[in-house]
Amino acid sequence: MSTLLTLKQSVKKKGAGFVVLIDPDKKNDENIIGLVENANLNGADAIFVGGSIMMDSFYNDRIKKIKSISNIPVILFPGGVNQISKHFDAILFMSLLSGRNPHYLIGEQVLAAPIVKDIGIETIPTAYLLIDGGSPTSVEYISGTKPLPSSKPDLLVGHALAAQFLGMKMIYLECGSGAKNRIPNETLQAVSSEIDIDVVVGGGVRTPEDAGQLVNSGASFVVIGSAIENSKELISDFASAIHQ
Ligand code: 1GP
Repeated sequence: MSTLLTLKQSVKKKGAGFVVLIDPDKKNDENIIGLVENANLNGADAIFVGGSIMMDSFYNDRIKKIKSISNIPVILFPGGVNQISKHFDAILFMSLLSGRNPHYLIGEQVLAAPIVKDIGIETIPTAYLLIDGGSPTSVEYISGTKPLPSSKPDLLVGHALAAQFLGMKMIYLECGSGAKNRIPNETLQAVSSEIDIDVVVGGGVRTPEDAGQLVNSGASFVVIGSAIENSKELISDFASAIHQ
């Protein structure tokens, strides 16, 4: 079964999917095994692996480690073409649709496509919309793009509908890792009620209560990174809140 179908079945069975985000950087070396084991044990539906910048050269070793102990899909949430690896079950083949930088709209994808084909990895076409979460994000700096204001739901709906009509399978509404504010419930509700494809929400989701509210507002998947990096025991609470 494809990874996309596995993800969709989790949503069908449990109401929404819980995704654990692992930043495979040096700073998380100590944490990686514990995070994957906790994700396995506590009902997470998938692991996304990705980050805007890597501070050493051991990225591939960490990916291999994650894949060797995970019993749920391990999916690349790419910060760039240099993060592609054969160890993933699938890659979110993303376009930074909220931005107007051609390199992140189509340039990276052109560089990535032949490698992805050669490896034979499953692609999940995903529109990535960066939304203002009240603090500057690494994505903003690296991509040279401005986030969409969360107070302008019509603008978000326009982008989300364009993504759907372009054939994307998922829309990732991203406030950025460690964002001050997560996406507001009413903004998410405005987008999710207008589109038919799955909405992935992440960035600044700190508590299981918040995650539950996002599911009630239309998120098909909630991605949690920072909140569980140092509090792995929270994984089971997030799982219960998301799997309503
Ligand atoms: C970032 O959406 C993810 O790409 C997760 O963000 O680290 O704030 O949970 P947090």
